[in-house]
Amino acid sequence: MTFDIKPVKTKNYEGQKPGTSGLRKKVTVFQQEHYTENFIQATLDAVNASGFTLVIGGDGRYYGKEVVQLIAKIAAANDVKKLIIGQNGIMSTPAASNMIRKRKANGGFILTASHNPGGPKNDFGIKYNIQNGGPAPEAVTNKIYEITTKMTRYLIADIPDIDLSTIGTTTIGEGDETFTVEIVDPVEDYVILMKEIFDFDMIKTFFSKNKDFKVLFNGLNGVTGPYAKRIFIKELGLSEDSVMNCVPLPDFGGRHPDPNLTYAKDLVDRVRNEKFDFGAASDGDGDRNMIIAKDFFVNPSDSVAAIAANAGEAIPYFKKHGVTGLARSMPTSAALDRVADKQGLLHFEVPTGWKFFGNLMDAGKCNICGEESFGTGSDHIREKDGIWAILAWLNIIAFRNQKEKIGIKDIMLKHYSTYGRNFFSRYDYEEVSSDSANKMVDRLREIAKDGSFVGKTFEGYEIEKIDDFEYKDPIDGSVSSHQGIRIQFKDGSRIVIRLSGTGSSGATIRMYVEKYTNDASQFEADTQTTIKSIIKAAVEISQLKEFTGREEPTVIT
Ligand code: G16
Repeated sequence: MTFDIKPVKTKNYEGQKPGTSGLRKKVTVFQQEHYTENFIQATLDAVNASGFTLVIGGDGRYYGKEVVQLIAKIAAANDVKKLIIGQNGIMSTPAASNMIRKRKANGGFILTASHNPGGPKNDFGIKYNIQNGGPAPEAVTNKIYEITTKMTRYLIADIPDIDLSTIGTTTIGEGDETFTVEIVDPVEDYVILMKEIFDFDMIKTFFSKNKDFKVLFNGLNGVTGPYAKRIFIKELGLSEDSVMNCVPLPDFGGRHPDPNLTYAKDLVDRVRNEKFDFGAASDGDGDRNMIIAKDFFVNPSDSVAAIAANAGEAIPYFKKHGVTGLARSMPTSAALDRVADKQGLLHFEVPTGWKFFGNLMDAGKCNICGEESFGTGSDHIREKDGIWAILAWLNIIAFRNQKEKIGIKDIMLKHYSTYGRNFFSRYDYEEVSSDSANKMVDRLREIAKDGSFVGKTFEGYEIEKIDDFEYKDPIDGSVSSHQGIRIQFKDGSRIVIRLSGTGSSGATIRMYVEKYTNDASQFEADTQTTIKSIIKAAVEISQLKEFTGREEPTVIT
């Protein structure tokens, strides 16, 4: 070994338990002495990283570059053989998933707090992904957490800081005892993958023949800017003004990089006022997406259903590989199940968290999956993928327009006429005190257990069943309990209540409601008007106001 390795004495920090998708905390928490080092060491120990090749991606947020340097020094000290790092520490979450798979790496770190704001006073996050390119399953994250509770030391190598700005390979050490760092273009391999999946020629021809089809993409100053410019402008021929906020910034320009109707309001306003046919946004790390048109907002639960319904015909990747199964997270509406039923496909309902799709995909049981939280993706990688979802929509539109002039709204109305419409909305109550949120959910769990609310009627809706969702993974048999309270009504409508696992302070209560109709006269009804009385019932049943003092949600999607 030609570099020194030093053990550093440390102490335990509480609360290093990864949530829905990695460890997310305020930057100031990560900046505490040894805090980040502990978590990196615990992760490397949990996966026995000796001899590993690891990919490092990140959304470019504040504190990311410092953490890349720490990972390099701790990885070298723990006998990791090679790191593949996105230039300047930037690589979107889907691109990192692809890189792990393509380069047959053993796993990787992704430095992101996703859609949470960035900057010195905001959030940072570290997530570990395994060999299949997907987020570490609970067995691994629980092990990491367990190790963080018993930390006495971490190892650090005395190597110089890595030059993250220059593409190329550097090897430190000699003979068998080497540590190699490769800095890669984070966009190139991802673009190659997208070109294998979608019909770029067809989309390009559609754009050039329909110059009046106006597109606007909002990168929210997250990681997708360079990917969007390369794909939408260079490859597909759209004009420069088809993209906005496409420079990745460490604080996302002070915005909340979450593609929804509230936080991507600048996109929503422009799409509606300037009459764009296709509007889209992605989040901080590029795994979420929102699809909107001048006259229609595509709810994420509907988006995955529409993609699944059209994929086999319109998208080359699915024409070639076929579609075997579909999966959604439990709170996501059942629109996807209806497609699976009609097309004779397998379908699965998993807890919230993309990690739960990994086993199903690896086993070839599911190809397309999605979540209400603006996540859509397929088995091309093991993460949800914002740009993929946008390209899927563009590919479907280009394909359908070969026969007739048809836009987003027409495609969705046709979809509803075949499958019916699942009206869906999510109410978020952010930064509620953890104590009151937990008490509220504990009470609901009691009600679910004793069955005392079954048969009761709220706002005209009679409760048929209440339970606390538990998932048994059909592949490895692992069980995940307490994944959310499901309140099922007799008419098929549903309420789900759960606490978010991605916040960095306090608690966020998520309340999801769903109502189905196959009455064509209702397909264009306003969602909020349609679900108003179920929301009232949800607030009443949960006693949300009494527990939290909150009158209104922070965000409605
Ligand atoms: C993560 C997970 C998703 C999950 C979302 C919201 O997304 O990967 O599977 O749906 O969080 O989770 P929660 O409701 O617990 O806040 P991301 O985009 O934040 O990585």
